Amino acid sequence: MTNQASQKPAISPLVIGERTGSISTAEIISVLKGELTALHIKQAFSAEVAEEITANFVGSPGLKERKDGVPGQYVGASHYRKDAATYFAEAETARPYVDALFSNLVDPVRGLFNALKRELHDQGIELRLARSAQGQANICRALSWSGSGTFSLEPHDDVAQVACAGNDYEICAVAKNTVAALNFYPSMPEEGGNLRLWSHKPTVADRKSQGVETTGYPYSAAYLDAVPRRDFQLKAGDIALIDGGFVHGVTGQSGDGKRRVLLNSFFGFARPDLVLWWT
Ligand SMILES: O=C(O)CCC(=O)C(=O)O
Ligand SMILES: [Fe+2]
Repeated sequence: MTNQASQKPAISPLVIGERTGSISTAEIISVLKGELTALHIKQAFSAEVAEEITANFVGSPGLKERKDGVPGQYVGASHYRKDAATYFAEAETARPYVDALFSNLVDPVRGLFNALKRELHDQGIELRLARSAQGQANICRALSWSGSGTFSLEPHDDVAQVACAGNDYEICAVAKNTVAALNFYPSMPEEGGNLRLWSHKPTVADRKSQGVETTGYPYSAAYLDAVPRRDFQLKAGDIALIDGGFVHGVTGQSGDGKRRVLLNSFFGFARPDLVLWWT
């Protein structure tokens, strides 16, 4: 038996790629296969597109306050702590607002999705949006975190919420493989708002010991204290793609100035011949 005090986080090394330019499908597949923990692509999409998406987010009639215990605002739908029927119904309702974030732009998230779909198709693997009788997932959701203090988004993993999503979700099958978390950053504050990644991939036992078995959120500072970590200093126009099984969070940001806005999606192998994509 282990208890909270004795459960020491095991260290898993971080394999990181960082460069400027366009993201390649080969790099995305490396993250999907667990060969790369994180990939930071600087200046991956244009400043003009970034500014327009930000303006559309801020002025969106579909902008809402999160009411699920994670402080932030959003456009779109999150599967976190929702059953499949509720999530897919919300995704359908939110779709016009998600589409409107891109107005008449060429949507960079859709561009990445389509490129990956083509590449995987050539390898005999299907990529598609997760779905149910109630509808299908959107290509992304837009988020702005509003936690105050050390973190604007507390340390968490993205796998617990997938593993415990419930049998009515087809995404459950992805939890045993890499859950890739894709983030596009249309707007970043001058200071803070770093994506912080810890050298630790929690097991079910780790989550139980920390009381975050079904949510993966939040891990305490005490638990992560001795774990090595890496901060990504992001700028508007950057992409970060990470193995969402590793603990990550967002550092605090200064109150005034530009807000931090991201477009987020998750994807991973449900079967050797099927990759699902959801939010
Ligand atoms: O805002 C970020 O950089 C990370 C977002 C994230 O971890 C999430 O949405 O699960
Ligand atoms: Fe996350």
